Order: sequence, then C-alpha cells, then structure tokens
Amino acid sequence: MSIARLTDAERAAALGTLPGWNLREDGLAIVRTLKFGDFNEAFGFMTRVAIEADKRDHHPEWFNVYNRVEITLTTHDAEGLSERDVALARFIDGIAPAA
Ligand code: HBI
Repeated sequence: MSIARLTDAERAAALGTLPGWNLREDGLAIVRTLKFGDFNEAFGFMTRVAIEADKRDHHPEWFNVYNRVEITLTTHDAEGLSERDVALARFIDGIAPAA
C-alpha cells in the first residue's frame, strides 16, 4: 500500500505540534523516550499502544527495559514519515505520563 511521505515542510510543522518527540538524525523517523513508575505501568502503556497500533495497522518500533520505553515511529511503506506516524504520536501523547 502506498502511503504519502510528509514533505520537509509538513514534517517540520508536525514536529512543532509534538513536544517531547525528536526527529531521528536521518530525518526518517520521530523518537521519544518515556519513563514510568515501574515495569507494570510501562507494559500497561505498551499494551494500550499495541492495541491501538493494530487497529490502525501502523506499528511502533520500540524498546523497553523496566520503566523506560523508547519509541520510534516511521512508515516503512513511505520510507519516511507519514501522517500515520503523526497520528499515532498524538495518541501516544494522549496517554503518556506527564513529563
Ligand atoms: N507499521 N510503522 C509501520 N509502517 C508501515 O509501513 C506499516 C506498519 N504496519 C503494517 C503495515 N505497514 C502494512 O500496511 C504492511 O505494509 C506491512
């Protein structure tokens, strides 16, 4: 399925609305690290994101150790960032713990 890659301008605009996320050095993904109270909270968060990601058919690349979750969002089909990444980042921000 072809999904449109964001233009540089669209990418910059989207990042401006996603505090806490950073552009990966290659410009093809956005990344964010979240810290939770403990592993149980972290994994509960990952479970909620996993269910939502599967509904959207758009899945994060992520790493978890104890209370830390490192998330990378990119669109493989677009070989870069797409609106799907921005939308999933907004969902994540909506359930993430306050910094
Ligand atoms: N998840 N992050 C991400 N990027 C994709 O391109 C993608 C996905 N999940 C499923 C999916 N694409 C399907 O459309 C197949 O292309 C695998």
